[in-house]
Amino acid sequence: MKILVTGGAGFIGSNFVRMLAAERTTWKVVVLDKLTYAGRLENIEDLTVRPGFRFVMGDICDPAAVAGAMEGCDAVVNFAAETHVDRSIEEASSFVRTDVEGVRVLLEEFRKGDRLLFLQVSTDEVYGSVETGYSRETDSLCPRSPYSASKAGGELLAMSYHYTYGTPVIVTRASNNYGPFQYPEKLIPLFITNALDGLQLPLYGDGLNRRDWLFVEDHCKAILAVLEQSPGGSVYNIGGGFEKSNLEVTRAVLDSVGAGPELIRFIEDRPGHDRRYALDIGRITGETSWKPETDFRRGMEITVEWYRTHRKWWEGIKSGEFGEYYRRMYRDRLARSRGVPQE
Ligand code: NAD
Ligand code: TDX
Repeated sequence: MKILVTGGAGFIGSNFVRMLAAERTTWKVVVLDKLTYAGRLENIEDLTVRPGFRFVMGDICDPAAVAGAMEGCDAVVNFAAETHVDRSIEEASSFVRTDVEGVRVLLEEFRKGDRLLFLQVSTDEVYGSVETGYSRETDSLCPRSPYSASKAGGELLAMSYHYTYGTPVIVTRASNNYGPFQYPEKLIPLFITNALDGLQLPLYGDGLNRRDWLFVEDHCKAILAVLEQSPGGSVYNIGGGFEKSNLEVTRAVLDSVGAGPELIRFIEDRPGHDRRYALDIGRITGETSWKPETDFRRGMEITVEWYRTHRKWWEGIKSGEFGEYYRRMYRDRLARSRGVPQE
């Protein structure tokens, strides 16, 4: 098997290629990544020297780069995307470009060859906010942020190639991932690294928005399971089964790091903030051998330990582009914030 993994220098993609290097030792792996602010070659540098592994720096919107990287590949897993909801609210064009047009460019190249499978990595955010119950793959989509709307566009386009051209496509919709190598703009790594430095933890709104948390290794195993076990033409939800409010997650971070609740600051909410996501994972657990294995407490222990022992990795990020982003996004809101009421 020769597989193209786009976005393989990002958070989930780098965990995925690391898993392939350990568990599918005969596979040839090509990583295509543009190395945006979120992509870091250092995440996979140790792997790039292995036989059968190739790194290509390039854009999924560039047909020539895509053609070169996809040459001889049997399967494609598309992780490459702009991924942060708050950034999509500031500026949506890079999201539409990469998360929709990039998918089209990949699909066009894919269908020129005789290949096995195109797996489009999507998100539970395409369902929109679900106040009660659990989203099923057959539910209608109601994306409400520029990020989730772009991801919905990308996955709908991918399925349209399946129906129109018979392209073997799978779409996976995962819940919120956490674990090693996650860029510290996202809730869990931001709060872990801030707490390790005694900095404030900016919780949006009342802190009671709810997410389902999935340890990144479980997500990677799920993708491998559908890649190897599903016939194609299907959509799969992938959830961890640990639904928590953001305040509960924050308290778990504080406990793991050994910091107190005085670091919590409630700040002005994210515009259009989806209240809750929750997934029914009956299809993937029924059709493949996969089920989530890592409980939230254990996943958090592993994650906090990783950030403790990889301070150089995140300090390098936080002192660069991220520092400017953080000031822009949080400084004024933190100045107007409130803490946890005295009990
Ligand atoms: P990330 O932001 O950490 O990494 C994205 C990677 O894509 C980076 O390496 C970046 O350089 C690369 N990239 C961006 N634009 C590119 C382009 N035009 N061409 C080539 N490479 C490009 O993202 P992540 O959290 O690892 O997410 C990976 C995928 O999983 C995304 O498709 C995302 O929508 C999806 N997803 C993420 C989560 C989550 O909780 N993080 C949950 C569900 C689904
Ligand atoms: O500073 C913060 N304060 C806060 O309260 C940040 C960064 C987030 N939040 C809240 C917003 C969300 O309710 O925490 C929750 C999680 O936020 P993010 O980490 O930004 O993730 P989310 O918006 O839920 O989207 C994530 O999961 C689905 C990923 O970023 C997406 O790529 C993925 O598709």
